[in-house]
Amino acid sequence: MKTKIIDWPTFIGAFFLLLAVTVPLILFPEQGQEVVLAAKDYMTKNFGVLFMLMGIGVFLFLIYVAFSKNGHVKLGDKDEKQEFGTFSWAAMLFCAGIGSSILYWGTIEWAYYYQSPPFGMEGGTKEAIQWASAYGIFHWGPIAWAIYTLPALPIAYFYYVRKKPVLKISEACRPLIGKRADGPIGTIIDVLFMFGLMGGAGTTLALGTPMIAQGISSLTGVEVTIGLKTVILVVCTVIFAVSAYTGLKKGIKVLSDINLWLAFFLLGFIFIFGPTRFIAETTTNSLGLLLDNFFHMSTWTEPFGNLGQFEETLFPESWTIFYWAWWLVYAPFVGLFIARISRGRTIRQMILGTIIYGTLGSILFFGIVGNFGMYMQMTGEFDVIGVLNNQGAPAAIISVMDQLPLAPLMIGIFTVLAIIFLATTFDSSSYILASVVQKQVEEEPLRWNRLFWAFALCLLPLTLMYLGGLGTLQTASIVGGFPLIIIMIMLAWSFMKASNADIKASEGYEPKTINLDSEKIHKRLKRKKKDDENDKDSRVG
Ligand code: NM2
Repeated sequence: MKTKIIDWPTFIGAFFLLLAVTVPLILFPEQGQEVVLAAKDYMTKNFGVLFMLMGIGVFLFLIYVAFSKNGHVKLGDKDEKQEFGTFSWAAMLFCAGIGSSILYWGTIEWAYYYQSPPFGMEGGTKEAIQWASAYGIFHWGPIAWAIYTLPALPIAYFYYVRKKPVLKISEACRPLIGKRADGPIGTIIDVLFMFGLMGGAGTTLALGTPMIAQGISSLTGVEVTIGLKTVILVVCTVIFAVSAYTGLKKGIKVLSDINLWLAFFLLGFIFIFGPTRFIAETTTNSLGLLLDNFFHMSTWTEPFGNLGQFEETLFPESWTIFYWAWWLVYAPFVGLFIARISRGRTIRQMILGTIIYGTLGSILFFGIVGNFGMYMQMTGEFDVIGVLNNQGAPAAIISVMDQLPLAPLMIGIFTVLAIIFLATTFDSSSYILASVVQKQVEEEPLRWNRLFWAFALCLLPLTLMYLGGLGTLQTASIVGGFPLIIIMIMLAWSFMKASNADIKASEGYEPKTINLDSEKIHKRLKRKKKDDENDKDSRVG
């Protein structure tokens, strides 16, 4: 076993942090749950506004970059073509950023909003139902995808313009923190990123597993118990672990392709055999609401709700803040992937493409699957909300699928989709976690290292599933996401610093696309380093 290339401080730091959270929760579940909910309350009440500002701030920043000279910079050499065509680029991007949660929330999110709507509206009204359809798209829309894109900026820039591969987030902050990237500050950044990702994946896996259990139960009649859920989570890990170990990398790739087509099939089927006109109309209406109220929604912090005069809905706390945190914890990891596939595009194309195509994909899911369930509720054909309130979300989700023609087949497809999504989340998250704790990665991170993180990833969701409750699951992302707000600022700053310096130093560029010469950049950086050192020497001398 090669252990020399492991970056032990990061490895141990991240694992220790994981144990420090999970072990007390396992030992003292009841007090644990209280502490977790108190932590959520504390974070969202005191720092909620920071999450909100981060969301809208990142969005505005990216739009600025896209239309500034920095946005014209091409990721690659002058005559380099785009590595991937736009369709496959958009598909890969969407699959990387999205997992089983879109099946979960796409189907059921509206039912929560309909009962407890935003802006102090009354639940169960005509007004509430419109917003219920629109708000899901907002939480999976332009701001969310902008959060994903920000870390891709410095990473892609270093990859293709400065020609320095970046696998670690600390590395992407180098223009800002300099040599400290190699010391404790770098380690802290990487550990916090890993901790956030484990929190986000914890939320994903703990939500997805009960839904899969429900699908299996509906098809086979086996009762859903915590035992079944544990078995499913562990079996998914083992399937994935075996494929990672035996090098069935292609297997996972094939699975993701199958997933894309299955998802298209499911969406097409519901759209055609479901209430086509209703789906088209509600989705269109939601878009209007969203465009009209985009800034209000993105800044609504409910400041008067806690003063006692007015009733508090806790809507931003329970939803928008949770969502921004959840996207945030995945952002550096998805950013790495977006960067990887964007060779040959300009920064502007990368930014606008991610925001637009990502949002379009979310609109498809929420518009089709969500509005189908809503139609069942509105027409009285099926009481989705009744099932949700009495038997919980996984039962409600599967029962919505049960209303489709050829229901067993559709539930089967839905469940398989969720399982593959879960396996690919394990696959890609453990890959990244393992890479971050290695000093160098040749082609792939070490196998034992990947397996280790795949099993480590199981720990938090298992604990969360035993504790139960949506609030508990949300806390994992919210707490994990908090330090990442600062890291996002550092990433944005690093990108601007590096790209502004390079643009300034490269005389004469065509106004449409800026092709920077990486050799020149390197020479200049070397010269600068020398100058700095000479400077220091002469001062010391
Ligand atoms: N996001 C997109 O659980 C998943 O589907 C992975 C979740 C951040 C809400 C991503």
